[in-house]
Amino acid sequence: MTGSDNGRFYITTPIYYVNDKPHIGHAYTTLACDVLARFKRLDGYEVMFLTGTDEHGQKVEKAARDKDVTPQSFTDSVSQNFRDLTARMNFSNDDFIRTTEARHRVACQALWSILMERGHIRLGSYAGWYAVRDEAFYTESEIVDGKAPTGAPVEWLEEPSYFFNLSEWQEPLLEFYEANPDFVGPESRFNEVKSFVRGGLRDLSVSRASFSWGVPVPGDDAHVMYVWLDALTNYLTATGWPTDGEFADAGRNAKFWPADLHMVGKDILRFHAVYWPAFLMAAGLPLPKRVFAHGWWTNEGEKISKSLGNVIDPNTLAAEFGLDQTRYFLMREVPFGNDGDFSRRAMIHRMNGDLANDLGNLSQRVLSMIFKNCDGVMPALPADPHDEDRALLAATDALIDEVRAQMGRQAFHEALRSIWQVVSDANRYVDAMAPWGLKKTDPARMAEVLAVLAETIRQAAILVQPVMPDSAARILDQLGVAADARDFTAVGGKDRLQGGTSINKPEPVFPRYVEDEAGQGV
Ligand code: ME8
Repeated sequence: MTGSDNGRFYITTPIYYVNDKPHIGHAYTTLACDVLARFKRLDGYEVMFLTGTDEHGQKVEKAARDKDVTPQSFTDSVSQNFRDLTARMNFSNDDFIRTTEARHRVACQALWSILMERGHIRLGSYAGWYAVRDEAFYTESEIVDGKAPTGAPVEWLEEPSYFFNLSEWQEPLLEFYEANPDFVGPESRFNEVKSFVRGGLRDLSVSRASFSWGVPVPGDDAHVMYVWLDALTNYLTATGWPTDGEFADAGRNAKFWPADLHMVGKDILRFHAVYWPAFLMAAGLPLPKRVFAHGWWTNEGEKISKSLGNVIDPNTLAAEFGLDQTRYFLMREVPFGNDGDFSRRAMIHRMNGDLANDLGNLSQRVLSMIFKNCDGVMPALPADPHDEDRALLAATDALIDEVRAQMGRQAFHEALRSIWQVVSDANRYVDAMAPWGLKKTDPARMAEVLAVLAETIRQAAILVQPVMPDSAARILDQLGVAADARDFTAVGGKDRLQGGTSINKPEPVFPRYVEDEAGQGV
């Protein structure tokens, strides 16, 4: 552990609007957080991993009206879809927050009251453009062909409104960015944030008076809080803040606030890297340590949208290709931070190449040889390793530090590439050592070679647990690795595979995807 690490890690996903069913984009963000949460737990951290649903605002109110149900019953059912997705995708979140919960209303109103008491909120009136789809205000100069810069339709809004004095936070924000060069990743996005703030900030409308589906403004029931002020506060709510309120948990708050990482899509970076730190500074609260904005998925080259009918349901992907295969593909295929395209061809390529051929085949071959040629007993590592053995073990032992650094930068694709580099080394080593040929000529050496390979597979499996928890567990079970010997204290050369344990007949962990002529899996 380094620097300001305190052995605790608080990671959050955006809370998703319940105007729609969850799709691959939502699953992607939560998956990235799940992988980091699992990684940190295996690395000895006490982790709090939060996700949930954003249930207030005009967009959700409108979606409920379109379905002819009350916002509450609408949000109850759609929120459940997101909760079900967390189970289906094997997400290990520690909490699931809904902004319609009482604990959250208390936190929102407390934050509002603090901002008010400190003189950062005033009553005025808003006249300008609003895009319900983005739940965002736009200035005249931002409107392109009658639409928001995001392409969302806008409407003209004129109503009394409370304003947060965002314009006064330009300098403090720029100073904060300067002092915290890792606050936003990737760097290119941080530059966009800085230039936006350098361009000047206008006071932000933080209440709405023309509808009522929101958290009431304390002391003025004619207003509900702007949905983004409400939504961002969820990150505090879940830590048991305010620590003197009805749902206080001072211990939890002290442990986990400020958050270590807010993971978001690039569409909502401004809210997290500009508005949120400004609200927190104004309230005198500590700021999150980092916000990472990942890229956007398209489907076979097309923007994903309900109107195009090409929304990818993560449940369908997991059902067709396998859950861990889907998780692996999403984390490996696209450099995290970049936009990415989902294509069946690429999915099948990863599934059959990296998983079935490279890792799957390696582990199946090695375990089968141990089962058949060593009487099902794990051989011992060589007392006097050959150069090739040393080289493979050294590359394997070096992985944890490399992967830890890559995960620290949210470079999931690089971490997986590093692990697969060693898997390739191991495949080359098997071919070069040809243990099947040693069976007759030098069975003792054959056993050593198989032990070196089993040790490499053990460490690779431990390291891929965050991405493919079930498949990694199956490999580790087959290797006879005890359940309490699977965290990161067991890699990097500190611990070694034990010879002498019995293993069962191995079963392949990663099936090949075989397409029939109609392009369907068979
Ligand atoms: O913005 N590719 O909620 P939201 C990648 N409630 N990621 C995608 C994606 C795609 N095509 N589509 C969606 C909101 N996402 C607010 C957040 S937080 C305090 C409030 C992911 O339901 C991505 O993480 O519109 C994006 O930022 C998020 O879903 C937007 O979810």
